[in-house]
Amino acid sequence: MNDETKKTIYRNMLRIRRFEEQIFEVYTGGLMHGLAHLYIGEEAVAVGVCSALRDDDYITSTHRGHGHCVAKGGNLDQMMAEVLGRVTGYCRGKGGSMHIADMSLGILGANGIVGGGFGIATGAALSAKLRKTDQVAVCFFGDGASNQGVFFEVMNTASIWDLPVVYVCENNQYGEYTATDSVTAGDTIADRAKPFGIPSSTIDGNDVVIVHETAAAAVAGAREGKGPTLIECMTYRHRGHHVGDPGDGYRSEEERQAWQDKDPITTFRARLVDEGIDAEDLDGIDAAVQEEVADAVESAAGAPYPDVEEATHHVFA
Ligand SMILES: Cc1ncc(C[n+]2csc(CCOP(=O)(O)OP(=O)(O)O)c2C)c(N)n1
Ligand SMILES: [Mg+2]
Repeated sequence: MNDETKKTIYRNMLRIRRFEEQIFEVYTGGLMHGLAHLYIGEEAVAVGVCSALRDDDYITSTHRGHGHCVAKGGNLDQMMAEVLGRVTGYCRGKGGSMHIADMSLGILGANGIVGGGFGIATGAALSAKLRKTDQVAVCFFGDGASNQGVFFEVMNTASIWDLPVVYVCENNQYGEYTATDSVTAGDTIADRAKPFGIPSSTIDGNDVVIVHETAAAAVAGAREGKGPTLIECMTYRHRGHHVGDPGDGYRSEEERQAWQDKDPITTFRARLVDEGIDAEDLDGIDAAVQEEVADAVESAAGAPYPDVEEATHHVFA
């Protein structure tokens, strides 16, 4: 990785972090209706993977989806406006946090249905294969989603048809307030790919370089026609399951602190400084990102809500 790439990766992780911090602010400030699921602590997964993708590749996201959307190039102004229910948002303010999509960037949508992205990503990969476009689809999903039956169905289909899809499990050790270990059979989620003949690995999901390299190899293989891969990224959400959950009670202070110490952004920053990148440059990136996110909040908060007349427009069911 050259210095420019390292700085871009650093910047994109920070864009997610600062965006999410502002989501918490707008929620506690009463500007946001409903809830949102914060990605803070998991940024290395989205950025490591999406930095290995082309603009025309596809991703499917989850209920914890802002990070994936930002990493794939989503527009912060439109994202924040959507979260605040404003007409300038991605869905004209009628979808909210869990319905952000941008087809022009291959972002096939966040999803309130746990495991809802499996079929969409696998279908997108089939479509790319049939159209011979050499596009790749990435499916982000959680450890909890790995217990949904459709996960096993798509691995079967993707394997027999050698589909260009990469399944990226964000194993943040919990599904809501339940420890993954207590509800998930087997040693690893990566092992679940083995019976289907799909190559898989379990990696440090807080190390953005390892995530990037592992994803780049999987994406290159998929593009060359070698079929699907499963990558299990071990990570942790620093905050609660959603903005209304303090995140303690079911997780020990020691455990939370241990993962804070492995924060993907501070560890990457320390590494960049060690490798000779000027700390002031990195501070400058952070300042610019904070401004960008503050602007997104300001423009969203100043935008109108959609007209009542359009409540039933764009509604398909
Ligand atoms: C099909 C379905 N079942 C249950 C829920 C309620 N629910 C929302 S998030 C969640 C936990 C998901 O855990 P995981 O896949 O590990 O993702 P994480 O929240 O940890 O990122 C559950 C059970 C849902 N949204 N959809
Ligand atoms: Mg989880």
